[in-house]
Amino acid sequence: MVSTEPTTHDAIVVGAGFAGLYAVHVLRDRRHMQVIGFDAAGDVGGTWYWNRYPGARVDIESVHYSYSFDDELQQEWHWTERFPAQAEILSYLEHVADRYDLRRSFRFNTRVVSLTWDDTDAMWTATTSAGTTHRARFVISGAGTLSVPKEPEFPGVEDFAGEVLMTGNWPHHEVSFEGKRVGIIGVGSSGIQAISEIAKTAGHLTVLQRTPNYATPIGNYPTRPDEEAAEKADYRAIRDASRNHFLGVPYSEVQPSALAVSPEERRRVFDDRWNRGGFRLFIDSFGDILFDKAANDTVASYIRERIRERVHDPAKAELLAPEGYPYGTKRPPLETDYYEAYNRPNVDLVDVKGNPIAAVTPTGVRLADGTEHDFDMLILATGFDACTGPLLAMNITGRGGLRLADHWADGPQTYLGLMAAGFPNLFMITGPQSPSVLYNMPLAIEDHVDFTVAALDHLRERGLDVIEPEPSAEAAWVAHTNELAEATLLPDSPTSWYMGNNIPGKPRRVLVYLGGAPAYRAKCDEVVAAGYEGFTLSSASRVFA
Ligand code: N01
Repeated sequence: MVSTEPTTHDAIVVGAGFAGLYAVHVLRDRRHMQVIGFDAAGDVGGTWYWNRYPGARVDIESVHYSYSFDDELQQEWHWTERFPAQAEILSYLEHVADRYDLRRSFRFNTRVVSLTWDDTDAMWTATTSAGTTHRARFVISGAGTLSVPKEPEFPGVEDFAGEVLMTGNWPHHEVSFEGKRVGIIGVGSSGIQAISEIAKTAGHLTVLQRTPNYATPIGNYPTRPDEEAAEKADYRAIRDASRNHFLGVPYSEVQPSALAVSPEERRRVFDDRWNRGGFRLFIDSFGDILFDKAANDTVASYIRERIRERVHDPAKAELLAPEGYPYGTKRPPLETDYYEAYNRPNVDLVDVKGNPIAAVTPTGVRLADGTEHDFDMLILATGFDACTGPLLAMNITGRGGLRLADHWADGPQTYLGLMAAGFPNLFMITGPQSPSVLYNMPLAIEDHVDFTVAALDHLRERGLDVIEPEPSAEAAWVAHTNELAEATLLPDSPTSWYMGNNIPGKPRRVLVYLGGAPAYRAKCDEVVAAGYEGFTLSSASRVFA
C-alpha cells in the first residue's frame, strides 16, 4: 500500500540529470536542507538516460560540457574522446551520483504528475505517479528543456506491425538493424547522428526528410594526453573564459562581419572553422551571421557547396542542400560522415516536404501521393516539445488556482527565465527565456542553481521564505527576450523548436534568451545587487498567518 499521507520536505527537486543532481548536492550537502528528488527514469542521467540511440553524442567538447563546481571532480575525470558518446556521459553522471551519494535522495521511476501551490500555508504539494504526495516550501525543476518527445503526428502509427522507436525515448535493450528495412523520420541533430550509425548495419535505410539541415563536421578525436594535461592545468581560466563567452564555450576568434572581408578571407575563415569542427563555424566565424541575412547567405552557400562535394548522387545532393531559411535559425547539428551515409547503396532519401507523410500503415509509410514505403522498423527522430513542454507536463497550479498552462497560453512568461509571476518559490532551472540551450548546459545549470541557492540564502538571512517575480518585471523580461529575437534571423525559420513552431498549435514565441550568457549574468548580478529587484520577498508566516 502506498501511503497517501503527505511527507514534508524543505525542497522538492524534479529530475536527476545535470540540473537535479547538482541541485540536490548543493541544497542537501552545502545548505543541509531536507530534499527529495524525483525522476521518471530508472536512474540518474536525464537526457543521457533517455537518448541512447546509436550515434548519440555531445556536440560541445566535454572539457566544457561537464560540471565545474568541484575542481577535484574535473581533475579526476578522464574523457576518452573530445566529444564523447552518450554511454560515457551517462557513466560520468553515474560517477557524480556515486561520488556525492546522490541517489539516496531520489525516487526513481516516479514522475511528478502535479504541483500545486497552497496560498494558506505557502507550500507546494507534489503528487507523483507512484500515488504519493509530498509538500515543500521550495520546488526546483530540473525537468530539462528537451525531455518531452513530440507526440507522433502520423495517423496509424499504433497499427505499424514492426517496432516503432523514438530517439528521445530509446529502448534499453540492444537494437539490431541487421538485414532490416529501417525507415527514419527526421533530420535534426538526433536523426543525423542516428542515420550516420544505422546506415552502417541496416539492411536498408530510408530517410524521410522534410527540411534539409545545415549539418557541419563535429571534428571528434580521441583525447590527446598533452591537450588534456594542459587544460587541466588551467581549468579555472577555461571555465572563466567559457562563462564570459556568448554561448559558453571559450572560442575566441570570431570576426565582426562576413561582409567586411574579401571573399578569399571569408573562404579561409569558413574552411578553417569547418576543418576544426565543433560549433566554430556557427559561433566563431563571423559575428553577424545570425543577424544579417546577407552575411548568413555567405555561410549558407558555403555549407551547401561542401554538402554537394560530399554526396555523389547529384539528385540526393540537391535534396540534402538546405535552401530557403537561414543557417543557425534551426539549431545546427554536428555530424560525422553523415553526408557520406547517402553514398552507401543501402541508403535512400525521400523528400516528404512536397509529398508529406499521409499515414503510417501496418507495413510502412504512405505518402500523400499514395506511394508506399515498406519497413520492418520505423524510427521517429521528430524532436521535442522544447523548453515549456517539460514544465507544462507537470500540471503546475500557482497562486489562486492559476494554472501555468493558462499563464503561458500565448507563450512562456517568466522573469529571467527562472521564475514566473504567481508561482512563488518555483525555480525553473534553464527555464524558457533564459540562455539555456544557447549556453553550455552544465554551466547554465550551475549558474541557475547557484542563483537559486543565493536567493534562498538571502531570504533566510532576512527571516523570509517566499520569493516571486513582480508581474511588471516579468512583462518587461518577456518584452526584452522577444525584442532580442526580433533583431536576429530566428523568426525567419519555417520550423524551429527555438521558436516553438515545430509543435502544431504551440504559440510561436522565442523560447531562449538571445542576449548571450555574459549579458544574462550581468543582468542577474544587477538584480541581486539591487536587493532582488523585480522580485517580491515575503514571509509565509507574516503574509499567510
Ligand atoms: O529534433 P529536431 P532532434 N513529418 O526538432 C522532423 C538536441 N540534441 O531530436 O525540420 C516529417 O531538431 C523535422 O522536420 P522539420 C539539440 O539541441 C542534441 O533532432 O520540422 N518530418 C526535423 O527534421 C537539438 O536541436 C544532440 O521540417 C517531421 C526532425 O523531425 C534538439 O535536441 C543530439 C515531422 C526534428 O528535428 C532536438 O533535436 C540530439 C513530420 N510530421 C539532439 N515532425 C547533440 O549532439 C518533425 N519532423 C548534443
